[in-house]
Amino acid sequence: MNEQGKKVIFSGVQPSGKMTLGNYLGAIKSWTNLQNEYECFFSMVDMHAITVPQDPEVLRNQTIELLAQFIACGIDPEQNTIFIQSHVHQHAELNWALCTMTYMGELNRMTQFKDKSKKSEANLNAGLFTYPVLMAADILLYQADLVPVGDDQKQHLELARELANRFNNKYSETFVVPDGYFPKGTARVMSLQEPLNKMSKSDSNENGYILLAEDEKTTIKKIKRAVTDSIGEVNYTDEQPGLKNLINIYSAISDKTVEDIVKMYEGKGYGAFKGDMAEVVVEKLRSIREKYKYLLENRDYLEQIYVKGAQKAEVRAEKTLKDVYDKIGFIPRKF
Ligand code: ATP
Ligand code: LTN
Repeated sequence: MNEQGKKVIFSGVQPSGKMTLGNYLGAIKSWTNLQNEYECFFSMVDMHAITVPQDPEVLRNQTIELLAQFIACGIDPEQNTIFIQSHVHQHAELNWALCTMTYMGELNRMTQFKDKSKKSEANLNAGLFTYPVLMAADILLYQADLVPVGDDQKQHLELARELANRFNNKYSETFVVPDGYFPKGTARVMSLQEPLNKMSKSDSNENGYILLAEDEKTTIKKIKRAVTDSIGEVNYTDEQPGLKNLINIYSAISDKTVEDIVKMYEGKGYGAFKGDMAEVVVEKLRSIREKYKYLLENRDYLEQIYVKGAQKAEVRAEKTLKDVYDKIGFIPRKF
């Protein structure tokens, strides 16, 4: 709860690529519904992104593009605090303090670490291992009550809760213990090519994801190529994971229920279903895409937003960090 009695939200997205439909439906769309009711902090988490190799120039571009995508999706920069994680140094500092209270065993159990480390065995870095602690620092610095994320982040959020409780019990009440907020149906949008894996912007197969910033033709082509099965009927079952995923996406985008959609395509083949679905997706993304392009041509405006955002975020973050340093036993800075 902030000083005005509003609950606080924190969430972040890595500028590790362009935003996918999974990021939109699993995370950003729910932010736009929450922004009126809560005080929201949304961050481009560039420090998380460097836990896997990044080209510096590409990372810089992706960070600005991500900001433009947030705003294009309907996140109001006047109403919310939008900032770049590395601009608020308190994240790195609280991360360190929390690292000293996190057990190796806890981090060893993290499935995202296991998955990602398989992809970079030759270059396994300690940052990838401690990634969830930095995420806990992000959330706890702002005393967030609620964290809207896709359900791939459940385990990380659990650690943030655990660390908040651990610190509070060891010293005294310091952190709010945050709750997760997971959208129904699309908490996990799956890859269009491997429907048992989540849609991910760092996937090496670009047919697996739909990007908010790609052109309409590409989106339509990817949907038509999406992997289904040989059953040939539009059903919503675990035996047809490809189709189940497409129905979930269709439902989330059109606000039609899963049951309505299944009924609409009774006796029709996958071709008709995919054709309509592609149309609905493209239609929904059209205004986001136009706004995105417009914003990218207005770099000064984007700069203003992230500067103002970091200044606001820092005030809040410093308040928490000061309290933490005090409790840990660091001598207060007198300069
Ligand atoms: P990367 O591939 O680099 O790991 P990512 O696509 O998984 O990136 P993140 O930046 O890690 O994206 O996540 C941003 C937000 O989007 C998080 O809240 C995450 O839970 C959500 N999210 C990511 N992928 C999906 C998905 N496939 N379905 C639903 N939500 C998702
Ligand atoms: N780890 C998240 C991104 C992220 C985040 C956060 C989400 C970093 N810090 C704090 C919510 C709150 C991810 O990979 N999706």
